[in-house]
Amino acid sequence: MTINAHNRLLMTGAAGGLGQAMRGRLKANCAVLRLSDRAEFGPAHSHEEIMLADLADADAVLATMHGVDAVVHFGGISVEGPFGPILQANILGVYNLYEAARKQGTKRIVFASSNHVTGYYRQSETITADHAPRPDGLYGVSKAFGEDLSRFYYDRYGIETACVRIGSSFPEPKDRRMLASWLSYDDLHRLITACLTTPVLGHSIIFGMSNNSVTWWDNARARHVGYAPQDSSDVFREAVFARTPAPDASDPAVQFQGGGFVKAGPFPFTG
Ligand code: NAI
Ligand code: 15L
Repeated sequence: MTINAHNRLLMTGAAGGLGQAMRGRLKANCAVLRLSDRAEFGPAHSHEEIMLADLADADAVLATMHGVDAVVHFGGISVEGPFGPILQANILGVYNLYEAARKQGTKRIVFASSNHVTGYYRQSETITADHAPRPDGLYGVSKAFGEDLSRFYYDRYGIETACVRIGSSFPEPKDRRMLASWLSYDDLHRLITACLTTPVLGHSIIFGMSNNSVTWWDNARARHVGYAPQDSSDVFREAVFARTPAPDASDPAVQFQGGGFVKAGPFPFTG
């Protein structure tokens, strides 16, 4: 399959964990990979462009979108915390991104949403994309806002979006919860590639997970995207059980899908 479907692809959040992990991989998906973040992350390599921008700065975000065919949007606050920075990066920032896409004619976005949009479902439940959001904190609420905003921009302006509710994307699952939520870097790249290349994406909500035996999420609503995970947390299961204590079943972090996020905060407003 040809995965090089775009001329210029913009990846935000390039200085972060997933940005660094996807930077090399996404070069196969485009002729030019434009990388953006508010933080410095060194020089451009071949077939790359770097444009620093704070997502809260509408003019800067508009400039990064010039000539861009599609976006992988990783930028923003990635954990629970005070509302001020979340407001700037994840709410104003995602609005600036979609306004820039509308103005520049960019038609497809892969939005890094999060499992924390639905973190208040129980680990005993299996949910689909049709289940209502139940955010487990301000961070989850901000990602739910991004999902709704992207749906509006699809219905009104035809900008297609994959809202990828990423589980836990790290080199390995760090704890027992992540045996259910783990998404390998290679599967994340497969999922992004599927979203970038499927002929008709529409507005889709997709759980970002590998082929883990234990799972809380059902991707039946997103079969049209053609994502086929090839990795599984199962190979880490024994080692994770051996190095982690037996969970306390009365702990909310063990009861709810969002894990420790359901116990984070409250945080003061800091603008
Ligand atoms: P990260 O925190 O390592 O990277 C986020 C990047 O966004 C950072 O480089 C940061 O400088 C940048 N950023 C923050 N505020 C910004 C602003 N106002 N303007 C411009 N850039 C800004 O996070 P990570 O792990 O790489 O995650 C990437 C995305 O995926 C995030 O949106 C996160 O919410 C989402 N996600 C990640 C998961 C994971 O398991 N790694 C799970 C679920 C969602
Ligand atoms: C997220 O949304 C975070 O960005 C990431 O750092 C992990 O905490 C992940 O969720 C998770 O739920 O494991």
